Amino acid sequence: MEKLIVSTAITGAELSKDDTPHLPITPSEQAIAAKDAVKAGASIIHLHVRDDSGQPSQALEDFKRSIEAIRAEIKKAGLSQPIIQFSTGGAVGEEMKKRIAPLTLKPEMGSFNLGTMNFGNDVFVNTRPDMRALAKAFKENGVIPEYEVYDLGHIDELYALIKEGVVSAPYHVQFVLGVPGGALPFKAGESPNKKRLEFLASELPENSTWRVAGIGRFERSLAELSIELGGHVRVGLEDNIYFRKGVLAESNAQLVADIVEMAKAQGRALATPEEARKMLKILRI
Ligand code: KMH
Ligand code: ZN
Repeated sequence: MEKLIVSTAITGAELSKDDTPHLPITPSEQAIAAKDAVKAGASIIHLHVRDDSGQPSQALEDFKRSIEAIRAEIKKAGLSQPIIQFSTGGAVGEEMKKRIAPLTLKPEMGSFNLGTMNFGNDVFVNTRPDMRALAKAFKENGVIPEYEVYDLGHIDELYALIKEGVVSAPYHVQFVLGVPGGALPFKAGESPNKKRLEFLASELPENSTWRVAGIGRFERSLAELSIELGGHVRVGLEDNIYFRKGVLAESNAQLVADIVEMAKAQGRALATPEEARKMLKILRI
C-alpha cells in the first residue's frame, strides 16, 4: 500500500477561540501549530488565515505573513518544509474573486471545491462559472488542486470539468464527509460505512489519489477506515475540535499523532513531506 499522507487543517474559517481556546489564529500561533503538527507526522498544512481582528480573510497580506511565520518556525526547528495548501473555500459567503486571489502567491497546492451545497444553515456557493474561473487560476499559477468532494454529484462535476478541458491530471481528491448538507459517512446508524467509502473511491478517475476528512465525531473512525482502504487522511481543528468524546483536543499535533499511532497499528508507513510531494506530483516548493 502507498505510504500515508497526513494533512492537517489547523485553523479553518468557521470557528473561533470561543469554540476552543486551542484554535491557532495569529500567524505566530499558526506557525507553532504547523511546526508541532509536522513534528507529529503531518506533511500537508491546509491553510486558512485571519486578519488582525481574528476574522477569516482571503487577503494576500494575511496569507503572506502566515506562510512566512510557518516557514520560519519550521526552519528553526530543523524540520522538512510541509506542503502548504491554501484554502480557496474561504469562509461561507466569501465571493469567488477574493477566494481565488491568494493563488497568485503560487502555493504548492490549493483546495478546489466542486459544487454548491447546503453548509449547515448556510449555502456554500461554487457555481460552474466560479469553478471555471478557479480552474483557470490554478493553471495560470501552476498550483496543484485538491478537489473537495462533499457528495457523489461533486465527482460528476469533476468529470464535467475534465470533459470541458478546464482541469487535467493529477487528480487528488478529498472526501469531506459529515458536513450537514453533504454526504454523511454512514448509511444508517453511527458508524462510518466501508461500502460508502469504497464506492466513492471507485468512482474517481484512474490514478487519482484520495483522502478523507471526517467532520466532527466522524473524524477518527473515518481516518481509521481510510488508512485500511489505502486512502490518505486529514485531521485538524477546522474539522473537529475533540480528541475523544467530550475532551477537547489540545492541539492539531495531538490529532495528527493519534492518526500516526493508528497507521502504525495498521502497519501503514508514513510519508515524509518530500515523499508526499513526489506522490502528489508537486514539483516545487
Ligand atoms: N469554510 C468552508 C465553507 C476549503 O477550505 O476549501 C469551506 C472550506 C473548504 O473550508
Ligand atoms: Zn478549509
